[in-house]
Amino acid sequence: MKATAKAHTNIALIKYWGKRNEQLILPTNNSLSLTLDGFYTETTVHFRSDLAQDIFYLNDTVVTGEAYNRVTHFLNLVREQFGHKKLYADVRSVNAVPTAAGFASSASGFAALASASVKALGADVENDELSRLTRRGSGSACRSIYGGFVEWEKGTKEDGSDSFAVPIAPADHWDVRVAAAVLNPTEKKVSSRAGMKRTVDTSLFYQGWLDGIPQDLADIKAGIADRDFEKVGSIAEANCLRMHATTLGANPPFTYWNYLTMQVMETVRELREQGIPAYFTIDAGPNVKVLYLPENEARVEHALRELSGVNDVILSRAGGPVTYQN
Ligand code: 2P0
Repeated sequence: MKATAKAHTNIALIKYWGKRNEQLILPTNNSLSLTLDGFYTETTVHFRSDLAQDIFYLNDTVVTGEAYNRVTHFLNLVREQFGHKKLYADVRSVNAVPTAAGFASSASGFAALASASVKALGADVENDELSRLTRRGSGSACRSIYGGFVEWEKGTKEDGSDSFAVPIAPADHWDVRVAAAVLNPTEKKVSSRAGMKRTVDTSLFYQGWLDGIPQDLADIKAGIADRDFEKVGSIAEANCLRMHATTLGANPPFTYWNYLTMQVMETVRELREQGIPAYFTIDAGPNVKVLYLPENEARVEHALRELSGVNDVILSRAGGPVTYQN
């Protein structure tokens, strides 16, 4: 009862920002992402009858506390769903997602954990069921089951049965790339989970955020189908700015940006003024990710590396779906 799965992280072009049900992790809006090749988690799950509790190693180090609790909580859901209530697991994960890059390692982490667990139990599930299960570990993880461009349908049912990801276009549809500008480390003060809750509960701008989503989704899907980079990039950038605007309207107000974040945003705008199509997006932290096309890779990387305060620039292509090693 052992299996290994590898899942890639993803970057949201239309952001998931807010839950309608925190326990079931049901979002208030559809989101759309690009799975990234460069960042992944590989996880082996071994259900063993001799264990009295789950054990979890991340990069060869035993994990306790909140991160362990999230894993066992998720494994409880898996055991419940597949009828193995007393069978505990030895979980070994290797993360090739540099945490400093500001990519959510929870996305690849829970996608790999869910996939390996289900496979280890010998369960035969379709991808939409796997995505639905993965969502319970971390919302954005449900998109990492698939490669390329992926939409997470928020669904409308209270039990969450219609809230899962669907593939829009595979990675080989279009060679869009992402550069992650890694800024000098600053402590993350508001987690994405806490930040989205505060925003939903208190932000005067939250309804405005929701109102913009349907048009953004329709337009970006048309842009992806047509491989229209300026359309896709400008929609993603505007959607990111609107997500971050909601945090300024929250009570108490907060922002994930620092001055270096704004410096990178300005550099991306300057690249555009020089005729290089590049667009930024930012998640629940200060680091900036830049979308660009392959022919502009050297110019984009150079412009980012020139900035003082940028510690590293990590480049990635579109990535594929979950894969299994055995
Ligand atoms: C996203 N983010 O769509 C958005 C954009 C951050 C900003 O999904 O509470 O770790 O586990 O469902 O998925 C980060 O939130 O939150 C996230 P939970 P998650 O990628």
